Amino acid sequence: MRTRKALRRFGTTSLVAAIGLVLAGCGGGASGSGDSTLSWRLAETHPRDYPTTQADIWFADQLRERSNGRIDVTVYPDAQLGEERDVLEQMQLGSVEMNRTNANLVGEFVPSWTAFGLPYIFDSSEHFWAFLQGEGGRQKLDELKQAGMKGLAYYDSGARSLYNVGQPIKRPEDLAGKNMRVQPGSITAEVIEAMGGSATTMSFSEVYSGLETGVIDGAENNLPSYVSTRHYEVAENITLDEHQRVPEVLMISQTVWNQLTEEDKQLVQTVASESTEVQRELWAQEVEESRAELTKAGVTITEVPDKQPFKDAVAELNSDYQQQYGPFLDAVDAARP
Ligand code: BDP
Repeated sequence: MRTRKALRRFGTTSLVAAIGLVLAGCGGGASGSGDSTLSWRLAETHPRDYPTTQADIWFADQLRERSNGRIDVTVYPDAQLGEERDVLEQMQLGSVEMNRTNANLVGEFVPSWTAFGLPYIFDSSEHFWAFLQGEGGRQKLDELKQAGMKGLAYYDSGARSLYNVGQPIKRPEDLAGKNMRVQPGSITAEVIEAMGGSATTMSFSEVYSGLETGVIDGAENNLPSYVSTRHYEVAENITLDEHQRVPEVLMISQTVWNQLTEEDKQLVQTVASESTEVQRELWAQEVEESRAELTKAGVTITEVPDKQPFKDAVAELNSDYQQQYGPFLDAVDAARP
């Protein structure tokens, strides 16, 4: 798979070893407190070959190398440690140290994060990343403290689009009578309802059977998730309305973080920040590959060159939240390139 090949470019043993040597040489690899090994679990919903998981693994490998084996992170893909929402609870209880999750799930724990799910607030990937990498993005990571978490880095998740069983959705009106799955804790139910559909909250891993048995008529996600879950086998139309851009976030328990030495904090943060670049490159490739795979599988991809009817449908929803999320929305606007 190309994703793996790409990762090998970033993470070959020799490259890692070389970095380790360089860092050891300039003293950057060692960290203060020294001796005891720190063992952390990192929870991930996606399978091993998905870009977020590959970035988690890159992060874990690099951290192990650069700490001379002292910080040992084990990545658990495929929701082995539980569904994303449950993992967030486990982090608060201290039974999971690290997590990669989608911002839409975080709103239940840090209410201000709900704002990431407001539709069409980012014009493009450039706008989205300009916000995340600026002061606004840093502030959002800081807010995770309220739930006992330390936000380390954002990962790309592209744009979320509608997919469904039956006739392709071309306009918001086509959502009438359709029951769409949304992520737990997200504002997306309101987005779907504003567009004229109805929404059901469901865990990620239940969506395939929900579609297959007709409990739901559709869902919404980015192309790589639609492909890797094989939802397209049971919901054969995707409509690229791109209603949301919602980041993925890599986080660590604040309790664990507080116990680290300054040097270790810096090391963990540096490696996490670098892993964003790795993930973004893998992501861009994965989007291309997903599209090709869908075309090959005969999935109906409905482009939406004019998104105005979808934007009009949610305009009132966005203005209802204007006051509540004013400073966030101002920062988003100010980041527009
Ligand atoms: C994917 C995210 C994953 C979400 C999932 C979902 O990467 O973390 O939980 O969507 O829809 O895009 O539940």
